[in-house]
Amino acid sequence: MTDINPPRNEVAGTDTPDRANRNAKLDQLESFRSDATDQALTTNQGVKIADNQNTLRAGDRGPSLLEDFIMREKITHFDHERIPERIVHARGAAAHGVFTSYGDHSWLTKASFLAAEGKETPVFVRFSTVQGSRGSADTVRDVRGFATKFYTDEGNFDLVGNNMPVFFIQDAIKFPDFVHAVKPEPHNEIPQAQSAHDTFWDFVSLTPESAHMVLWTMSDRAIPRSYRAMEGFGVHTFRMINAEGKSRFVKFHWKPVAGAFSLLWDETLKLAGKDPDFNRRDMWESIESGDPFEWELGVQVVEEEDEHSFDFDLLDPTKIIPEELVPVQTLGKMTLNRNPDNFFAETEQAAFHIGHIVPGIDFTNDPLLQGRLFSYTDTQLLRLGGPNFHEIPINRPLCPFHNNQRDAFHRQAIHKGRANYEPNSIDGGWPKETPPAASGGGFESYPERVEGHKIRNRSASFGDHFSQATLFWNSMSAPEKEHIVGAYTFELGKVERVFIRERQVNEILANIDLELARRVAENLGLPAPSAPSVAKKEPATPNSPALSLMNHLPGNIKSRKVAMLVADGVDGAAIDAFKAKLAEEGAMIKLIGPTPAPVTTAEGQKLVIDGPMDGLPSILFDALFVPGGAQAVALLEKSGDARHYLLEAYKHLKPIAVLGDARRMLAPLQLQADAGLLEGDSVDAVFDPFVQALAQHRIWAREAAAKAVPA
Ligand code: HDE
Repeated sequence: MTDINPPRNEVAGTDTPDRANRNAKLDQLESFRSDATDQALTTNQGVKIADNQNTLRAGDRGPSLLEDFIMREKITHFDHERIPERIVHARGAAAHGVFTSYGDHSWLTKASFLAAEGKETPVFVRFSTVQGSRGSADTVRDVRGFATKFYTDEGNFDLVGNNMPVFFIQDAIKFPDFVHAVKPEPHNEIPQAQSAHDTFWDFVSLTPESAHMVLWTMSDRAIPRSYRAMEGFGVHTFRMINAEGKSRFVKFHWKPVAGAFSLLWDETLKLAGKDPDFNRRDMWESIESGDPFEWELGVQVVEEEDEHSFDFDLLDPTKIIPEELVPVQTLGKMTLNRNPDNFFAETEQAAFHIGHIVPGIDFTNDPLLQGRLFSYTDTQLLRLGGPNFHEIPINRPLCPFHNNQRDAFHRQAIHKGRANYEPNSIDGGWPKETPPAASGGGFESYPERVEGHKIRNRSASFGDHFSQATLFWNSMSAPEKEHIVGAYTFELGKVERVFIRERQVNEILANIDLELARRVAENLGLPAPSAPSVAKKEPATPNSPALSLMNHLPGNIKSRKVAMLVADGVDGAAIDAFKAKLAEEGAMIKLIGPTPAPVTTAEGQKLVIDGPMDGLPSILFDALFVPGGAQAVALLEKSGDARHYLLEAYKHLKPIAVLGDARRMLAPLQLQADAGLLEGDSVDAVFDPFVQALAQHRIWAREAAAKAVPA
């Protein structure tokens, strides 16, 4: 028998501000950190406070006095604590880390953070949902924001991307319409963080350019298991420019080291109530326990002369370049290894902007990208209260920054000298311009030749809205297709107006795939369309394996979470053996008991419990282990919660290992062994198949049988 689990208040690092990982940005932030340990409580003016419990009043039972500057200052500050939440991407969580370049990529770009093997650049990354408000649940069906701030030595570069490679609209002028449509409806502010309502489906069914992205959001990509298990994309086509001035088109990709995999829809609905912080908690706890989140940064590169060699327009943000046509080349690795010290100061005040670029990177004329270049500064002015948000610690560049912009709300710098204009001779002409150079030079826009009439017009090359949606559908595995049909059915089933349901089926889905349209129509009780409503263009590539999550599994069980269901009298030796083997594989284990109280094993050892069954339900885990022990199993058999735990894990297609006496729990629940429901007398008998099943993420072959399970 090994050690007793550590009591929870001794778990390392849960509240310690002195976290181990350091980098140049974290060191810069150090000078702004405030630690009140051993310090007196004071007013904001530094006056020590003698009584923080009682307002100054005229007599014990008398009125409060206006002169109480201590109470007034405290309440006034409190009254002003909130700032406007982000209009989109309001709910998010972030972490610090470092980006390390794999090599010298100067053939492609002169960006300094990519110029040498092993070069490290601090980063801050914020993940978010899009539609919900700040307090909404993490697991809703939605796009996830994936915004990275690289604090490079030539200025901040923000890669403000999503976990899906395309977008709903082609032109920024449609963004307010799209966001109004997807947000809660204006008359009653219902539903929160859901696209399953009339205004969203009204808009997208009238906007065929959204078809491809809506299909992505109806897929499992919209319900990620973990932020660590998502791909990231820059979406737009950007440019990279090398020291010789050669420009190439690039699409940015983040490839998760942990692989990409998702939740099941039923889990997300339950998690929204049982743990609305599911994704942010997962990131927080992993990083606190020393288990970082990691991605590789990659680019698809297209030579300037190949701009028009695709059957879509590179400037159209509703299109991908299939990875099979242009492979992703990896440039470096990002490791997120440190949590913020303060959510508001860092995560909430982080101001990302697609316009924050560095020499060697430039924009293209994608009309969505161009509109974003306006929006992000504008929104920070409102949200952060003025144009000095770059001085907020989390937003400050690491390199020096000087210019003649002056004053305005919340100015921190104390500018010396008399000349706040340029050219000047009074202060020696400083600060001065820097000419562009191969390295360390001033920013120079790529001198793209542009000419045209001033018109409001969508290029005909943006006109095919369906063939890539068809490609996505064709590339899905059978379970993924099943989930997509389920998602459209769920969402459209919440739409009150039948004509909106019909329009989506006949004028959007029928143009993506008739089988998809038929299945959704049948579920909604609508006639199935027999032909597309527009002349259909076939996708240039019939199938893109890179689009299916089934092809993104990591092949191991590192960081996956396993629940062990225990009660008094449990087989302690089996727990020890299973734990030791799982730990070798890098998996995480939690002991779940009937209550939070410690449990005594058959061997008489006390086990500290991580949580009770209702507090740490099966939906929080990737797999379940039920050890034997006659007394424990007798208790679990009588527990509705324990039986529900098993049923629910089974329903959600999770690997389950059941040992010894616990095997007799299966028959009454009508659960039959399969490739992931493993029974045995010893840990050795079940462990290897358990690991194999968990590496597959889910037992997809069980899905039909699981439908009959009432959990
Ligand atoms: Fe954003 N977007 N967006 N967006 N976006 C914002 O900026 C906007 C778009 C994305 O963690 C806002 O600071 C317009 C595409 C992320 O703080 C705002 C258009 C992509 C985040 C804004 C788009 C994104 C934002 C709200 C259409 C993926 C969260 C708060 C032209 C490539 C950043 C803020 C964070 C946030 C505007 C479309 C990603 C209002 C006008 C496409 C990840 O400025």
